[in-house]
Amino acid sequence: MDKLVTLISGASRGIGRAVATRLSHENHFVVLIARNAEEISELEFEIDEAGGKAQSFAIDITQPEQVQSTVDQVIKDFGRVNCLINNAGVGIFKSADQFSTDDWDQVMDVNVKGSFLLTKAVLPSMKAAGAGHIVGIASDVSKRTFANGSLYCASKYAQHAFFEALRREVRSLGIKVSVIYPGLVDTYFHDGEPGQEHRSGYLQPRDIADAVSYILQAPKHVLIDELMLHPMCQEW
Ligand code: NJP
Repeated sequence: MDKLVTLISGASRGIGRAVATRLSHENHFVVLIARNAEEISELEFEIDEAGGKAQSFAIDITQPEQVQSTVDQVIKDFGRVNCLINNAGVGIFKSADQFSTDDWDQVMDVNVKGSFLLTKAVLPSMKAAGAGHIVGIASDVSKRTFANGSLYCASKYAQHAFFEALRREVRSLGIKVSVIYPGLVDTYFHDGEPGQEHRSGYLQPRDIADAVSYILQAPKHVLIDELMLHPMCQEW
């Protein structure tokens, strides 16, 4: 059976890396996207060594030309994009009056515009195929807010709205849109390295990879609209 061609943004670390590794064991050719060329090609090598198939692109998803040329290259090489995992994201946490306009642009550009640009680039081939699956890694703060999180929450609410509206647009064309809303996950997203004692109860990146795998394996007639996951230690 032909492998599914799956793009994963933010694949160099954390959740994206776990998703890429997991899917590479499950009949996906994984296209790895992140800015850090060294990290992303290291993962490509690891996946290849383990018998999987991967290709890495060191690009910035906020840059329309870089996103479009990556997707063009994938379509040239493979003729299709079956799945897109919109995972890359950043957070900056401060009181609203302390944010700079650069902070605002950075968070909105990666979390919202980046998801839009990748989606826009893959949709024509999915529409032509009458099939495809777009998964968004949003956040539980797409549906609640917290102090000092105004910018991040605004970006995640926007991402949630984008994917919800998109689902209504494309489901009649055979394209699925699913969104995962995680709580705390032990990644580089928080200050410092993963694995610190106080984060021992957090979700692990592999828990989100399991959720992505489950969503993508649903039978053709089943659409999993959304999944919310929290660690037992986090009250929502
Ligand atoms: O974050 P982290 P997570 N262009 O920092 C990449 C959401 N989430 O895995 O570009 C391209 O370990 C970056 O690579 P690089 C969160 O909002 C998390 O935790 O080389 N790629 C790296 O691979 C986000 O949407 C938690 O720096 C860009 C990756 O993104 C998603 O989960 C809770 C990029 C970030 O890896 C993954 O976050 C929650 C760009 N411009 C939601 N900018 C949580 N961890 O607790 C960044 O509710 N990347």
